[in-house]
Amino acid sequence: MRWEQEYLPPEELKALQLKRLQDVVRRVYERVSFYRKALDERGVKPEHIKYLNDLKLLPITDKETLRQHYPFGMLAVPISDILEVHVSSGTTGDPTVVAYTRHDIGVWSEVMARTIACAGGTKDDIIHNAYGYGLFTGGLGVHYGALELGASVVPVSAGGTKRQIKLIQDFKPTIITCTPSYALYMAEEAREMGVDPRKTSLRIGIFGAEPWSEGMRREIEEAWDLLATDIYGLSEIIGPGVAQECPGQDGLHLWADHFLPEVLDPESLEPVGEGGDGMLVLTTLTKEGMPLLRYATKDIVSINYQTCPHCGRTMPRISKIKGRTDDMLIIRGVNVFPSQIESVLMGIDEVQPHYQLVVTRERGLDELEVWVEVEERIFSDEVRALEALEEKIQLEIEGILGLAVKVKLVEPKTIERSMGKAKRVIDKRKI
Ligand code: DLL
Repeated sequence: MRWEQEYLPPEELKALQLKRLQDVVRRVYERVSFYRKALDERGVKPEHIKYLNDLKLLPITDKETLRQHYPFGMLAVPISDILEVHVSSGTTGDPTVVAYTRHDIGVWSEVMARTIACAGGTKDDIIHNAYGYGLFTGGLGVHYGALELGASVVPVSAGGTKRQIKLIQDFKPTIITCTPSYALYMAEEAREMGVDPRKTSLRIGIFGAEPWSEGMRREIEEAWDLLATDIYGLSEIIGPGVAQECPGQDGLHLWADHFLPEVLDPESLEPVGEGGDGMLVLTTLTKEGMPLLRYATKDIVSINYQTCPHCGRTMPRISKIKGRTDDMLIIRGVNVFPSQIESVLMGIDEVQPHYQLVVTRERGLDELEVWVEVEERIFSDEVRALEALEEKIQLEIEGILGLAVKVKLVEPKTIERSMGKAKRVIDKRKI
């Protein structure tokens, strides 16, 4: 299936975005008291939106706004028009509620069908969907997309790992969808069951919902012998299905006919320009139940407006998520993103792709300890070999961060495995 809007010339895409932006601003001004008030305070009326650039006149919405209007205060339709409700997993703080009308479920199905197709899926694929079904949007989002595409979906959800492996052998799915950390855990479990994950029928993975580095991608591709693609989304905007890599693995195509992106400096909220790192801010152009203007995702990306050299889509591409403004750790005054440490670890051969960062405060001084699993054989080597590896990792991390860290090598399977979003940081300063 081909969706022509993904190949629109930039000027036509902009015209469509403007028309939809004017429409959504009018709707929220009329129906959502928070937006009416915020626009009135700025002296902005819907008819002032004449160009896409006028986006800057609109207020920013953030998680705090949604919390203040918990549960249904941001709806632009009567609750009787709502068909489905989800709750954001809330990586940080209280959950937030999102609600979909029939039209919105249609939008979600469309963008998810486009997402699966963008990764290389067709109606002939069998999708082993191991994202959690329930309040988390991962399971149902992929499910709706698969139905829309006409593919077969196995709604296995997350968990019951041994059974997952058996179903993969029996049903011979061609696509797997789950978090990248769960994909690695499943490969490990398969090998323990005497199943070679490289020999399964899977050819494409659609992995997301948590940060993962290029190094982790190589680990997963190697473990399963498949093409590992990155999928991005968030509950507040729709769930999964905001952006997806094509097989070129060169940025995530963002479905900009439905979601209007900006990349802003997180402090000044000024645009950083094409190619610069900043916070992704999204406006929903077509959602009906809970449209959002300029939602501050806190995810750090850069954006590229050039036509994709691999697939020819004209949709803007975002980089892999580089971190979140709120997962940056400040250790003795140095800014540290967990993704920077993951990149170092994945480049070291003896290291397994399982790690955790433990932050403590000893007599007022912050300490960052990096716990990382290493191959079994390292432990049977001389102590000197173990120490040498610890030192090597320490030096490489110091080289990148300019910060002294402690490295603790642990045996395989010491670090807790995750079936959903992995917990990478344990910040004991906050406990
Ligand atoms: O995680 C939706 C989703 C489900 C996306 C399945 C992809 C696949 P939330 O639980 O609301 O929604 O969490 C959204 O997760 O703001 C990012 O910080 C993070 N995230 C999502 N996808 C990626 C990704 C779903 N590919 C939050 N890379 C977002 C890095 C991601 N972080």
